[in-house]
Amino acid sequence: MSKQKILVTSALPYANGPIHLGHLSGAYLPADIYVRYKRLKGDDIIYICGSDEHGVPITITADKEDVNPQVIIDRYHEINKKAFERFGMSFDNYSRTSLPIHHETAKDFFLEFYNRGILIEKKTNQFYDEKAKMFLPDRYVEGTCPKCGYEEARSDECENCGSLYDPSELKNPKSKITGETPSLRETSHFYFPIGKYQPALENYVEEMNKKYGWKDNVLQYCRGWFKEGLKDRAITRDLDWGIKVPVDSSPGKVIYVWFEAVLGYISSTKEYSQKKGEPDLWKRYWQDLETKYVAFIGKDNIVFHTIIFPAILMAWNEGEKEQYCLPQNVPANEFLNFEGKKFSKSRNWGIDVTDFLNLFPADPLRYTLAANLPETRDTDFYWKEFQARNNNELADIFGNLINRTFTFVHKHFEGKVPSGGKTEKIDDEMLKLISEYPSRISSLFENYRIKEGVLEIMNLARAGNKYFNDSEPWKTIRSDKEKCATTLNICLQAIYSLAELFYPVIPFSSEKIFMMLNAKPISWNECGKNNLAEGHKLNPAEILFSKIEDEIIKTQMEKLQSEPASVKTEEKISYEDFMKTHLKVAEVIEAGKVEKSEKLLKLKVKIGTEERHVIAGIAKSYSPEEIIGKRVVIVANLQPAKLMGQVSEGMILAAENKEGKLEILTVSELVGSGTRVK
Ligand code: B3M
Ligand code: ZN
Repeated sequence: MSKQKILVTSALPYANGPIHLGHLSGAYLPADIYVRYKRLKGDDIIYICGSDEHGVPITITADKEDVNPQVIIDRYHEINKKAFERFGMSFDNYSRTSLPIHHETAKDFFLEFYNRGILIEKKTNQFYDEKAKMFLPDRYVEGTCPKCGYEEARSDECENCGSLYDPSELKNPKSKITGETPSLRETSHFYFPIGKYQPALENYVEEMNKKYGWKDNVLQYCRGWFKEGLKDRAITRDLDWGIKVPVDSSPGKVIYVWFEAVLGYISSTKEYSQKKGEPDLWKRYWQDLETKYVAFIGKDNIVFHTIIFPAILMAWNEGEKEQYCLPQNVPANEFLNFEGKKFSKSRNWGIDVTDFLNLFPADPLRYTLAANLPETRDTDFYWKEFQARNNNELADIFGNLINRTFTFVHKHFEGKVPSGGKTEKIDDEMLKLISEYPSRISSLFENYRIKEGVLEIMNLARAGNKYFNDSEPWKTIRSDKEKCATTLNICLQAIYSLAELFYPVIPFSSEKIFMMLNAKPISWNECGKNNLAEGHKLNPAEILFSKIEDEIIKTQMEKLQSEPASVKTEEKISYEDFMKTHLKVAEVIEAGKVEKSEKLLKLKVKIGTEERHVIAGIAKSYSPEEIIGKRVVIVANLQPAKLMGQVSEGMILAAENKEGKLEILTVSELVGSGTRVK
């Protein structure tokens, strides 16, 4: 049986700015860990990425700087490629969508559909900015909604009331590029009939989920789209930056960036094949329906990878030509925020990858991000957490195990692997644990539970340290040298395994450990067995992780604080964002003190008919008696949290008054318990 082929892609970042830590957490680091792990398993895998170099934002940046878009894409392609390298991304190819090979691939697809009569040509009215001399894409027009009066409505859709309308109905339209009032001009575009593929797409998504277990966030998102009903999409635009529409009747039009960007995965694989001198190699992956194709992305790209790209491939596959494989899984991540707020280039909030790597090595960043991946919900990068993960985990746990073991072996066993023959219960247990780990981590990584896998590997290092302590080799070296030898032998075996297991996460450090062990990486399946022979000579140890001082972290935090005042002005959120918070009226039916806490009260509340326990930090402002019977406002969909060992299933809204006392928000009896507050 031939090996299964695996194709992995990460979203192609726009060459329109430097990538930041949020990008890494979303679509890149998890993919790189997965790929490195799969390579150790010995799978036939390729990992493909590249820069997305078309689209309106790039032309706008170019206009602002008064340069050709080519200047922008050349700049950011280089910056991002280099940043990825320094971060240890192990792409097999990092291409660009401005290359001829990509233009040809995109045109091929377009023409295939055009020639087969799949595309529908439609006339529409679209806003035109006289000053910028361009048709305005939807998100560059803002106006007042004709239905609800919302002032930030888009050209044909209002995100406040959800209504769709003809652009000619939008009141007071303004171009977001020049601020001018745009005029409506007739234009014609080619539409891809996504609606026609809805039944097939629904089938595909459910089938893939059944077979390969899609992530819940991705699945729910797709189902939401299906419920709305898929509408045909224009796949051409009136722009000059992009891939020219290869049909004579369409001068001055380019292919819509999202239609061609996803095809960038294919053209990047083609480029890879050419570089390898095997121009047809790409077909072995893309044109084999059995290929396991996994597309890593951030949540804002879900529809393009689970609906639009598969629809394009399905349409192609209905023709006469060689068929393409569709994504088997799209493990999209949520977002990483930075110190509690969204990354924002314009407000200078966050740090980009190059700047970060000028201050710190890649591995502590990789480990910190991996230990906190936004796999099921948004997470945050905190400087303090970065410091703690580096100092307390990488240095004090993993580094310490390596350091004390090597020091001991060099001092007492001439730097050679001691004999591990004589084992007792404690040794057998440790050996068993080491041997169980590869499959334990495999089952997490295979299911894209990367974060759990990473934290679990650190637990093995923890167990290694405990084993070292409990075995007391500093005593047995005098009392029972054979036993001492066994302890150190097992510690070295653990380190060998850890270097292997950690390799996908912190590859630079693992490589150093292999050097120190004077051993090569083994295959994942061999890992966990006693792989270091007795008498094997070790190399001198080196320091792997240095501690990060408070001062350095403080400087970084101060940098943030000293950003322009606009940074601290309130960030606007959309109506949808607000509606994510379920505020409800609740009646307090029981209240009591929390033991050993001056601040907390333990409440039982009723939200409609449902009863919940809530721990509230209001004990200094309210006695239990005072609060019983009050009708408060509660955040009902907050993740449960533990406070002083007590589970809290919601949060009560309160504000501090001038005397520093908290005042709870309440409503009268006219508002029923369970009523939504909005
Ligand atoms: N460039 C969007 C982004 O960077 C887009 C992804 C393309 S994937 C084919 O978020
Ligand atoms: Zn509206």
